[in-house]
Amino acid sequence: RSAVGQAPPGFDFGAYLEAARLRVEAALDGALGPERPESLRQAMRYSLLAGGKRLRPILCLAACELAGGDGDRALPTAVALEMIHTMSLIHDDLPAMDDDDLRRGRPTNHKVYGEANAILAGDALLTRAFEMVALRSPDIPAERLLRVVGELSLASGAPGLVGGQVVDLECEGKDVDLDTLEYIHLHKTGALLRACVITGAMIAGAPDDLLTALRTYARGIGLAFQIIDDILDVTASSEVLGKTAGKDLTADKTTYPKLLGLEASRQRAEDLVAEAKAALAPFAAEGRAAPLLALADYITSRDR
Ligand code: GRG
Repeated sequence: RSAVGQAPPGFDFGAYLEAARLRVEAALDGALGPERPESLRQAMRYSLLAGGKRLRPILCLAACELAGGDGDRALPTAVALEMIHTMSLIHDDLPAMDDDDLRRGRPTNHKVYGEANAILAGDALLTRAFEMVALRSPDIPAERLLRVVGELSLASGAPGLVGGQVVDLECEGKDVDLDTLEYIHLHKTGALLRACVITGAMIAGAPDDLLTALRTYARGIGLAFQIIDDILDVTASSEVLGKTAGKDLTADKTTYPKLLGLEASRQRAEDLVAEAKAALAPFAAEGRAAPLLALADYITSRDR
């Protein structure tokens, strides 16, 4: 399996990732110009420009380029995806949900701007995402944009993030089985990751077989991403427990390591990444899939 879907040896992934991140940061910075009133604009910018890995927009650009498109033409959609991701984090941090004080190392949106403004900044980012596609994506055929809007709707609403969040909240404090755990991850995290690669490819007018391969790719990296998240939580809490007897970060939730054990969880993440990469093998001629192949490895080898 190891020979399937490797990025070519000459590919400098570090340089690729940094260049893509800077391209995305510049587009995000320029995207919130016309917002009024100023207080709303500030609350939106505070969270949108708060750093983060920018994985979702980078996946979108990489998929557009794999499909033979010009990544710049997918930038408005890439920005839209980060807006949806950001709004979901703002709302997830609210007292009514996870009640978090910190996000990306800074006070959460509601801690700075108050709860009502945080809810509204989230609402404005979500609707602004659709505006990016419908009104701010020049020179893309309307039929492609309509398909992109459809994908973003499915990823955001009950069939995606919202549905996953509801099940997650309902399961809080309960033991859940593997099927339910995967349902939550496939909806809360997987749906938007899938939309990233599918919309990027749609902007380029990708054929159906590539879209199908990208769905398989996204499912693999989405689940693997969550498994690694769970493993990092366990290893982080055991470090904390070892040093300071702090709280177990995974005490009140079901995780892959709890259901499968640490080693089997690691193995499952590796298998999922291998499946994700294998799905792209038929499209990997001339190194075109190199960024997505390397991103699959990056997502699971990360330490934060
Ligand atoms: C979309 C209408 C709508 C509502 C949102 C609150 C909610 C409904 C859903 C929760 C979604 C959520 C918090 C999912 C977890 C996603 C996740 C894996 C976040 C961490 O992503 P990273 O590691 O973060 O990419 P950075 O900070 O790097 O961007």
